Amino acid sequence: MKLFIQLFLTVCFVFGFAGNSFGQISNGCFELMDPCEMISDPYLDPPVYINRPTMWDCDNYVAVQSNFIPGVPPHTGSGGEASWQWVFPDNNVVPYEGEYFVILSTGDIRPDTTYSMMTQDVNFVKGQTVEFYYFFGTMDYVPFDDFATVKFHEIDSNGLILHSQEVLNVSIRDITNYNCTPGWVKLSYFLDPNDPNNYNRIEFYVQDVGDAVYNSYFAIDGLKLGFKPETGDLNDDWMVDFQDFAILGQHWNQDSNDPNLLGWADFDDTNSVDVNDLMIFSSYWLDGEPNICPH
Ligand SMILES: [Ca+2]
Ligand SMILES: [Ca+2]
Ligand SMILES: [Ca+2]
Ligand SMILES: [Ca+2]
Repeated sequence: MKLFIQLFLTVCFVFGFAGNSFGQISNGCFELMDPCEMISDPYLDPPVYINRPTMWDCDNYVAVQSNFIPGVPPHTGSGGEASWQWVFPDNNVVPYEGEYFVILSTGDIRPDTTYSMMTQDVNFVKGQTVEFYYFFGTMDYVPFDDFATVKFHEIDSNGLILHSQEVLNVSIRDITNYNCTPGWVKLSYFLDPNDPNNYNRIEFYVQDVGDAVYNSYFAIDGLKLGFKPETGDLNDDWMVDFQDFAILGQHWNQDSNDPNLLGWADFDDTNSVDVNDLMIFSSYWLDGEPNICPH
């Protein structure tokens, strides 16, 4: 281990220290909420109160939840509770991280029970990565192929959309009738430096197709934007620092004969964690910026 540290300090001296600064998405962990907005709906008695995600513009049912169980649909038929095949026990969606997540529903409250949308204006920088976890579940069935999308927009000063980039499109055909994604699904999107467009808005959207009898639900959690290190970030906090160095040290000199070999500390795929991996690690030292959700 002593040799390991000496090598590391030498390599750091050679490559120097570097860091980045950048903007981030606000409340991407959905731990912050504007509590108890009353939904005015003459059909609802008692009225519905939902917690809106702070810093987000919302249409229709967009709510911060600590857990979510879909309501039993008012219509009898095949979309009833007995058909649901959601992966969460008792169809109860719980956060990917922290205490809360946000969920968009195609129904539940007016004024429009066919879609819901959530947007935030963000100063994206090319070379950044957008990453989030999503869940899509439905009580509906094909051909009523409800869908959810995530898009980046380039908006001009008049609020008009100049260009859009769809980064996710998931529908009931993808998850099968009455079903859902296999729990939370990670999506990571790299903002290509060669893309001529300058995106400045992110949009999450879910919509009924055909009719509005049975709902579909789109949940988001752990949304991050930043410069993600290409390699060396062993604890996935988007920063290469002493925490990663400690993990690398735990696996120092391990090879394929060692059942504890940490595959991703073997940066050059030689089936051993050695000085060559340390050289690679050091070249990314202090790359990125910590980007974690509060717990
Ligand atoms: Ca959260
Ligand atoms: Ca539907
Ligand atoms: Ca790290
Ligand atoms: Ca290696």
